[in-house]
Amino acid sequence: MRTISTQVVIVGAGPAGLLLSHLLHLQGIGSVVLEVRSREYVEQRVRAGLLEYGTVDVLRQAGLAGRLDRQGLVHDGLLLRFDGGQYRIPFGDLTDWTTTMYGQQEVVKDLIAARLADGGQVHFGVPDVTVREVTSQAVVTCTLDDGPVEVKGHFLAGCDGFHGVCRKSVPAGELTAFQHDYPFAWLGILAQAPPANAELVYAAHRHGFALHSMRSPTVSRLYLQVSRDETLEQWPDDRIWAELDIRLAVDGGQTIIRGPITGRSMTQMHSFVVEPMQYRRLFLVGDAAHIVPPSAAKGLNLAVSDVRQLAGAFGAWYDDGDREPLDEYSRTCLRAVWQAQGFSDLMTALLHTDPGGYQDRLRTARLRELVTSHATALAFAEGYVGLSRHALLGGERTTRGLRPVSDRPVSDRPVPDLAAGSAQGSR
Ligand code: RFL
Ligand code: PHB
Repeated sequence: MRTISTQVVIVGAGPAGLLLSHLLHLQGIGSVVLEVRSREYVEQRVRAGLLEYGTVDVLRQAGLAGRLDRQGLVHDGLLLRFDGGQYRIPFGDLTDWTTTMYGQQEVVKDLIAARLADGGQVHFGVPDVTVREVTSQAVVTCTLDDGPVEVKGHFLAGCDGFHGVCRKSVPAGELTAFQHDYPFAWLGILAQAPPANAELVYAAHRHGFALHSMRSPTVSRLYLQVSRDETLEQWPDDRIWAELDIRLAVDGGQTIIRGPITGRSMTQMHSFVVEPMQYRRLFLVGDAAHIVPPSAAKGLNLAVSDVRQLAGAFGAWYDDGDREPLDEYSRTCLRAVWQAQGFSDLMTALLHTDPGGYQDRLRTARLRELVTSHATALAFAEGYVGLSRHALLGGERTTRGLRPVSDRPVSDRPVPDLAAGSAQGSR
C-alpha cells in the first residue's frame, strides 16, 4: 500500500477542514484533506449564511475575503416581529460589531480555490476513510484514484461533521456526550426572489416561528418552524408561501416577495457536545464535536472559532515546541461552545413555542423586555454578533455598553468618612 506522509491529516472538506488546511499552510505546516463527497457536492451544499464579524475577520486576515468583501451583505440590525408589532435590535450601534450575509457554500468555494491555487492536497470523493491509529502517530487508510493508501501524520483533525468517522473511532468511555433534542424542525427554502427587507426578520407567531433571511440581493432564504415529524411532501409550494405570509405579516402589509423555489430542506433541531474535544493525537473540530440548533446561526461561526484555536496551537507546537496550547485546545474551545449553546438555546426558546400556554405568555413577555430594556438588548446583541464568545476566548472587548465606568482600581478611590458627619452621612 502506498504511504502519504504529512504533518496534519484532516478528514472533511467542509468549512472547518478547508480553513484549517489553509491556516496551517500560511504557517508553513503541511496537511492532507480527505473528503467523502465530490467537489461539486460540497460547493453546492446550502447551509449557513450568517457570518459573525469575528469570522469575517479571520477570513480577511487569511487573505480569503476578496469575494466576501465585494458580495457579502453587511448588517447592523435585525427586525423582530411578535404580537402584531415590529421592533428593531440595532446590534451594530449596541456592540460596534456587524454581521455579514454570505452563503456557506461561497465560503467553501473560496477556500477550495485558495487551497488548490496554493498546491494544497485536497482529495474529494474518498469513500472509505478509516482511522487506524492516533496514539504515537496519526494514521488513516482510504482509497484514492490510484488505489489504497495509508496517510500518516503527527496529528489527525476530525473535521468530518456530526456524522463523520473520527469521533466514532474514539474508544468507548473516553468521551462524554451531552445531547438535547427540541420538539420541532426547520423547513428551509431558497427562492429566486429579492429579499423584501434589507435586514433579517425573526417572527414569533402563534402558528410558530418564521425567519426571512437572504443570500444575495436576488436570493431569499426563508424558514418555518414545523413539528419534528412533518415531511417536505406535506409542504407544497403554495402552503409554504401562505404560511410565510401569515407568520411574517405585520399590519397586513406585504411581507415577502415570491419567486421560484430552488432548494428546500428539513432540519431537526438538536444540541450536542462531546467532551473533551481531543483524544490523544485526534482533535475534533466544528460539527464533529458540537451541534447547535440553527436559530442563532452559530454552527459555522463556532467551527471557525475552533479552527482558529487549533491552527494557533499547531503553530505554537511546530514553531516553538510549545504543547500547552494543544493541551488547552479542548478546554478553551468548550468554554466558547457552551456559551454558544446557551445563546442558541435562549434564542430558540424566545422564538419557538407550543402556542397558547404559560410558556407562550412568558416568551412574549421576554420578547417585550428585549425590545424595551437597553441592558437586555445589549446582552442579546453581544451574543448575536459573537462578541461574548470572542471575549471568552481572550479577545479585546470593545462593546460600548461595557467600557469600565472608571479606570481606577476600586482600592484607589477615596473612602467616604461616615464618622465625620457629612450632610449625607449624618442623615
Ligand atoms: P460540515 O460542514 O458538516 O463538513 C464536514 C465535512 O466532512 C465530510 N465528511 C467526511 N469526509 C471524509 N470521510 C468521512 N467519513 C466523512 N464524513 C463526513 C462531509 O461531507 C463534509 O464535507 O462541518 P464543519 O466544517 O464543522 O462546518 C459546520 C457547519 O457546516 C455547520 O455548523 C453550519 O452549517 C450550521 N448552520 C449555520 N451556522 C452558522 O454559523 N450560521 C448560519 O446561518 C447557519 N445556518 C446551519 C444553518 C445549519 C443548517 N443545517 C442544514 C444543519 C442553517 C441550517 C438549515
Ligand atoms: C440563514 O440565513 O441561514 C440564517 C440566518 C440567521 C439565523 C439562522 C439562519 O439566525
